[in-house]
Amino acid sequence: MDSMNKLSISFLLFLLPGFWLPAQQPFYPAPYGALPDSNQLRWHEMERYVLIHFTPTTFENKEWGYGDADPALFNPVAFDAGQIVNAAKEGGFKGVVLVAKHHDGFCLWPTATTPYNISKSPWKNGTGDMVREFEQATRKAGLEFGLYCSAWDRHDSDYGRYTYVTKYREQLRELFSNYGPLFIAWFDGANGGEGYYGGARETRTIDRAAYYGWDTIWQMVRRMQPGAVIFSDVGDIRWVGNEAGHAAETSWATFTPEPLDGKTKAVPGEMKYWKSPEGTRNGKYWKPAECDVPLRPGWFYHPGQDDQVKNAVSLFDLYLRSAGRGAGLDLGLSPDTTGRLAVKDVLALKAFGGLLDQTFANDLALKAALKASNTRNNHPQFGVENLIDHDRYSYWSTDDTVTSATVELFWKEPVTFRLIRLRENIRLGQRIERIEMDVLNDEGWSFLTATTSIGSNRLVLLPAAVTCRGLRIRIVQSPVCIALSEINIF
Ligand code: FUL
Repeated sequence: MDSMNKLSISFLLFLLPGFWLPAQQPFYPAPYGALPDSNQLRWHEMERYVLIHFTPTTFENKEWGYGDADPALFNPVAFDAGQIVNAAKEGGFKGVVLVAKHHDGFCLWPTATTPYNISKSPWKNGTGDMVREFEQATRKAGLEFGLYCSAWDRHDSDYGRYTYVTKYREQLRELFSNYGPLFIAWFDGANGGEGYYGGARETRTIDRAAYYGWDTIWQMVRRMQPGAVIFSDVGDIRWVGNEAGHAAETSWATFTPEPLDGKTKAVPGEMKYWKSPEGTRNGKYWKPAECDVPLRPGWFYHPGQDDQVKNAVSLFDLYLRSAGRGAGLDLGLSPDTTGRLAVKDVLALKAFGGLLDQTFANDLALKAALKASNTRNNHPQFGVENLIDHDRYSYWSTDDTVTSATVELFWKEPVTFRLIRLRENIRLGQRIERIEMDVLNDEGWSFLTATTSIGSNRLVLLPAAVTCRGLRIRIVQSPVCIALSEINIF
């Protein structure tokens, strides 16, 4: 084609409608930053589960078994996995994570890797499998099952040598192949120190970065339990950095684990974990926080702590500061030496479950008329009605150029509320940085409150209930257009 022809074709194209208009924005908003995978999405939807500690350590009334307890001690005559699991279910928890082996090294299943296991205990004359009983009770209750097998083993004489690592991986292999699909593989960062170690009774330190070969272990989880998230300091789900049960007020689901100064890699038990409560804005990975906290002061049952069981109100407060900040709540439960949860614990869980049901029973947003300052492409697919359909993935969105916008809710009659729930469609990343809210009453609009880092779930509890005819949600800070999925008012 000669250059004259080229020129005339360009000229014709120029005349076509649309050619000279500014490029239209895509129909869907582009995702922003690191994104969750499908296992992490399911984990966000679960939001809360329990972690059960029950080993010979319970019978010794200790928190960390030394590794020398006689298996003969372990005889929970009234053990009832159903009683424990159903109490968790009554508390509104969606999953059960069982500590199949804690630091004391005692395996709750008849493993072939060590004689230090349930088969040497008097429970069921050594014929029982406690991991199986928990697994079956959990599935029967319709909850998800997960496992924690401590890497640190204070019983094993080989701990500190490579032979132990092989044994540990074999334990994981048994657990990952015999107890069905797990929603979480839970790994702890407490590694090495003083222990029994087959009678050596000494202190053994390990190279945290190299000893376990974590990368190989992560690959085992991916291969054998493809539906499980990995919990660890650096896992798919990060440890929140404290055992008090709360994420930071501003908490990002994205995170870039940072190595300690002078180290090259962040590994479990060796990283700047003090950065974990807040996460990293625009972090490299989607790694939301899990807040683990026991129902009692310790992870194991101690009769002396019977009057320190957290009540429903303090559990609800923990819920607000964990799940309410886009994190997960992992509540520690500890059966007593009979093999059941104490009555106080059961009652506290039931009351907490009741409080949750009662709190979230009546969403006032459903009765409001909604109005947005902008709707993406003016298309109903991105309309405000998506904000009240209780679907985490349908969403109200704005045009690409609109990164601050408002949604107003109006009620015919004044309503009274104290809790506001906001959710983003996190399939498109964590976008919104700050939201401010105003209420409407006879004097007009007045400032109510502000909140940050919305993400999968943001609960805003007001200091006192407010009564008003309208609520204005102002998204004031977002690097990209908005993809808000829910506004719920309780
Ligand atoms: C910690 C452990 O050292 C505690 O004993 C408990 O298992 C807790 C859940 O994790 O790191």
